[in-house]
Amino acid sequence: KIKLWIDEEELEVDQGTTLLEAAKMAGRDIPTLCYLKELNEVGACRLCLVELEDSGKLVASCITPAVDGMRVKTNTARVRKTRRLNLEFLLSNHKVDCPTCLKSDDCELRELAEQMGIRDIRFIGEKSTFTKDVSTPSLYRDPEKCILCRRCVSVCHEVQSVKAIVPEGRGFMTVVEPAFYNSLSESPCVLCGQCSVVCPTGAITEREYIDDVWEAIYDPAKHVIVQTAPAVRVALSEAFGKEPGTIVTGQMVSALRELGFDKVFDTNFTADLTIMEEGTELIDRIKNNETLPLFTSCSPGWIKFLEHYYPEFIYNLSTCKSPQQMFGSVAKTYYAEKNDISVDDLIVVSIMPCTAKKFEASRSEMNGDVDYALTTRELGRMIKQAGIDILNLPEGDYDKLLGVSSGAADIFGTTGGVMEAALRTAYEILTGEELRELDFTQVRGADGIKEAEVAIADLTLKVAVAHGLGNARELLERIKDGAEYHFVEFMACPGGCIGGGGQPLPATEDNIAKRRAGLYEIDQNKEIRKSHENPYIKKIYDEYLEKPGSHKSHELLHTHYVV
Ligand code: HC1
Repeated sequence: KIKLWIDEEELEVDQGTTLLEAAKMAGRDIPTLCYLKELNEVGACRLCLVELEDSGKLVASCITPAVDGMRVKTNTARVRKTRRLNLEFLLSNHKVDCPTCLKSDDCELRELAEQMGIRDIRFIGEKSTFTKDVSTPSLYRDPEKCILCRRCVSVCHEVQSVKAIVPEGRGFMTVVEPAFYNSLSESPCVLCGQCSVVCPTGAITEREYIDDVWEAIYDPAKHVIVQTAPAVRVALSEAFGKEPGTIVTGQMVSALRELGFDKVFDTNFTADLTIMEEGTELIDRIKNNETLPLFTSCSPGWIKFLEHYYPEFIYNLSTCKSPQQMFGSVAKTYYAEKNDISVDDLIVVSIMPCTAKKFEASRSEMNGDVDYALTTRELGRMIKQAGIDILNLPEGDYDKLLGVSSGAADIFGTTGGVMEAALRTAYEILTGEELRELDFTQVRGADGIKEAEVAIADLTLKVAVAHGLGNARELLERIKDGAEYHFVEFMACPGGCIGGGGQPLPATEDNIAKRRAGLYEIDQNKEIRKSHENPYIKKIYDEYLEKPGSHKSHELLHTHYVV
C-alpha cells in the first residue's frame, strides 16, 4: 500500500494507482477528455493536471502513478488556470459550430468549456483545414472537430482490432484518419461506429437521415412503415434522462405513431423468422456434412470484418439475411401484396442501435428493401424535434402481423441472445420434446468469448459466442488452430447490439449491463418465449413462405456474400 495526500486528505492506495484514481477515491472529480480507463491512458489533453506540492510540478493525473508520501493538490489557482488555458488552446483549433453540431448534446468538449466557465475563445489564429469524409452511408467524419485525443484510435485498434484509423502527419497537420489519407470507404473500416461512441466531440458521428424520413412521412403518396431493433427499447429512454435498461417498448411504439408512421412493426418478428431459417440451415449443414461451424450473419459490422480479414471463412457465414433485411424483404413483398400497396410508394424505415445497419441497407445484396436506417440516437432527436413527451405516453401495441414476437427475439439484442434463441428452437425441433429450462445461462453474460456444449437428441451441439471484433478475431484464430464448433454467434459490438455504435451515450460497461438486464426482463415476462411458437411466424409460412428453407424463403430471406 502507498500513503499519499490529496488536498490534505490522507489516503492509502494500491501500488500502480494513478493520481486520477486516487483523487476519485478522495471524492475529487478531476476533468478528463482524452482518458478512457485502461484503454486510452495517454495524457494527451492535459486537462487532468494536478500539482505536486514538493516539486511544484504540474502532471497529468491520468498517467501519473501515486508514489509513497506524495502530496497532491487538485484545485490550486495554477491548476485551474492551466487546465483552462489548455482547453482554450484546444478550442482555438476547433471548429466551434455547437448550435448545428450533431454531437452538441453529448459533446464532452462543450460540457467542459461550460464547466470551466470559458465564455470567450481568446486565441483565434490559423486553424488546420481538412476535408470531411462522407464516403460511407454510416459515418460522418469532420477532422476539423478532432482534438487528437486518440480515443477512436484506441477503440478501433485495441477493442475491435480493425485498425482502420491512425494519426497521420505532424504538428499542426496531424489528423486521425485511414492510412495514406484515404477515406473510410477505401479503408478496412467495418462501420461499427465504436469510434463515434467514444469520440468526445462531433469529429466522428453517425450519418443522419432524419430529414429524409420526415420528408417521406409528410409525403401523402408514401406509405411509411417502421421496424424497431431489439436493443432500442431498453436504451431509447436514456436520451430523455432515464436509467439505462428502462423498458419503454410501449411508449416508443406510441411515439412512432405520433411521429406519423403508418404502421409500427418490430424487427423482432423477423428475428423469430431468422431463428427458423438459420436453425434449419444449421440442421441441414450438420445432416449433409456441409461447411461448419455455421456463423451467424445478423451483425453487418461483423460480416464486413469477415470479408476484410477472414475471407477464407465466407462459406461458414449463414446465408440468412439479418432480421433488419428480412423485414425489408417481407415488407416489400408479402406486406405490400397483402395490403395492395405499390412497392414504389412503400418506404421502410428501421430504428437500429447500429451505424453499420445503414451500410447493410445499402448493400447491393439487399435490393434496397430497407430505405432508411436510423440509430437510436436519431430516433431520440426526432422525438424531441416533434415535441413528443415520450415518457408520459400511454403504452402502444405493435401492429400485426409484422409486429408480434417471442421473448427469444428480444434477447437477440445482447451477446449470446441469438444463440440462446436458436438453442430453444433447435432443441424442440430436433427432439420433438418440450424444453423446460429455457435459460441457457452458459451463453449469457459479458465474457468476451463463451463456449457451451448442449445435448440435443443424440447430438452434442458445440457452440461459441464472441462479441466485440477483437474477441471475434481471437475466436477465429482458435478455429483456424483446430477448435471445433457447430454454431458460432458473432456480434461486432462489445455487449452485442445493446452496445451498438448508434446507442445513446455514454456506453459504459455498467450501462450496457443494465440494458442487457432489461432485455432478459422482457423475455422473462413474455408469454411466448420460443421463436417457433410465435403464431404469426406459423401464419406467414402457411400463407406465403411455405416452410423454413423453402425456395420462396431462399428467394426472399437469404443471400450470398462473396469476396
Ligand atoms: Fe441487432 Fe439484429 S439483434 S443485429 O444486434 O439480429 O443492430 O438490436 O436489429 O437485424 O433482430 C442490431 C439489435 C438487430 C438485426 C435483430
